[in-house]
Amino acid sequence: MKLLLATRNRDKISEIEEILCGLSLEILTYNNFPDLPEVIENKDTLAGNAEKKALESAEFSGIPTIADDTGLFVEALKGAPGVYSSRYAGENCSYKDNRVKLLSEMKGITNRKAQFKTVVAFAFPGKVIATTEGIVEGEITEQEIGDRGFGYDSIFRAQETGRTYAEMSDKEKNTISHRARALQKIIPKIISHNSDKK
Ligand code: ITT
Repeated sequence: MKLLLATRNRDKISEIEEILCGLSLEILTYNNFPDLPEVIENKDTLAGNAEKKALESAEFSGIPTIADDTGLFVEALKGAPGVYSSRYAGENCSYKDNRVKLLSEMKGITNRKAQFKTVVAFAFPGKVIATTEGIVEGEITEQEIGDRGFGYDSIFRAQETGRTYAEMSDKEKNTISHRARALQKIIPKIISHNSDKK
């Protein structure tokens, strides 16, 4: 079965491909559909954006699609950067700009609790089939630690390992991460659609 990943973000593509490998899927991405109109992520929830992205992309491509939307929710900042995690430091900012801004907002704050959350939506043209969520509890470090990963990885320490995502191997992050948890829950829906088709 062909499955479209509704993203151009290379870091996300490689994580998702690794998590879904072994499922006999032919994985396509936005790079295979250069004319696909940009999906405007204008909802105020991760689920709203993931479902919109999956549905519009499935309709355009004609292919079953999964879309993920992810946010880092920091308790002391009332949930910021949250749904706006990609452009926290402004339009066209880099991953580094976002980390610098978050560390600076957190300066002197002792409550460093945070949650990484991913919502994954699976859609066919015209219909969202399933939406799942993965959450990892943790905290924002005082400075960057580790040099792997992307985005906020070097400043998010997962509670269950006591290390930042940027200190973990790809395999370890893909075993415990927010994205892996959401994808593991949606895999049965993809498999059952795949077997319906046979
Ligand atoms: P799309 O094109 O797929 O929407 P995006 O970069 O906008 O890609 P998201 O909205 O899902 O990605 O995620 C928002 C931001 O959160 C993203 O730009 C990263 O800075 C950060 N992020 C997402 N997943 C992450 C992860 O696993 N580890 C660290 N940071 C992550």
